[in-house]
Amino acid sequence: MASRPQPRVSIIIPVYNEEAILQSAVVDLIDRLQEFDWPYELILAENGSSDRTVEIAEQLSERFGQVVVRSLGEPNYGKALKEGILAANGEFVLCDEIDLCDTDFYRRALALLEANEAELVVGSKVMAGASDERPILRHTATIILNGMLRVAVGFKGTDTHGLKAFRRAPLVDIARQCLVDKDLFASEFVIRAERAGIRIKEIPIRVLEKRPPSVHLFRRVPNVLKNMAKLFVAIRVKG
Ligand SMILES: Nc1nc2c(ncn2[C@@H]2O[C@H](COP(=O)(O)OP(=O)(O)O)[C@@H](O)[C@H]2O)c(=O)[nH]1
Ligand SMILES: [Mg+2]
Repeated sequence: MASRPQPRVSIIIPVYNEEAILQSAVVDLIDRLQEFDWPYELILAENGSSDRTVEIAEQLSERFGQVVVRSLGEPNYGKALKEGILAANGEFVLCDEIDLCDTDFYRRALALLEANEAELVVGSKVMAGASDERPILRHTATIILNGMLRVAVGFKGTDTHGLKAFRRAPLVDIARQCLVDKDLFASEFVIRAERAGIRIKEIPIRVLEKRPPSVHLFRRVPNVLKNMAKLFVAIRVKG
């Protein structure tokens, strides 16, 4: 570890009960990352898995020095992502998902960040030019969630969840300030960045998942509604 170069890029992937694809997805991603010349760390931000995810992640970390495993607590996507961001060392941070591993997004987003055309790049599944190959119900859920974010907290973009890339320095304190976890942390992060005057650019992405989500859409709804209320208070009341 000590001899590893300081990473220029930190890739953060929250993982939960991913024993079926974790090994192959990470090996394939590391292979595809060879085309880039930047040193990177790959942070697997796990929490709460009840399958062999942690064991497999640790084996990957032993095999590949650039893989770091963080594993603590109850299942909580937002908390894992936030902790990953706070632990990142790179000048740039890429947030991905294990069923996507979209290196095309990395290339396009880093080009924008390096050219200083944006400080935060969000991969949008629904803007013009995007191609969302998920089932129509999930595509619709994304549009409904964004509509709710517009009304509740004045969000101006088209997507908050999923792929993101940013310069760590101006964004790390914004991640730290976020009060909501689970599914809506990512939304709070983008909305706080928007309100803080961070230069944000959305770029269209193609979403072709390797597998359906581990938690069914309908089971997420109560939590999303609860956290939407918390987000409203966090942004509109506490500010
Ligand atoms: N650490 C952590 N990761 C999670 C959790 N739920 C989902 N993930 C990860 O977040 C990413 C996206 O999850 P997915 O099930 O595909 O849901 P989607 O975002 O709706 O497509 C994947 O890498 C999952 O393993 C969780 O509770 N904790
Ligand atoms: Mg997914």
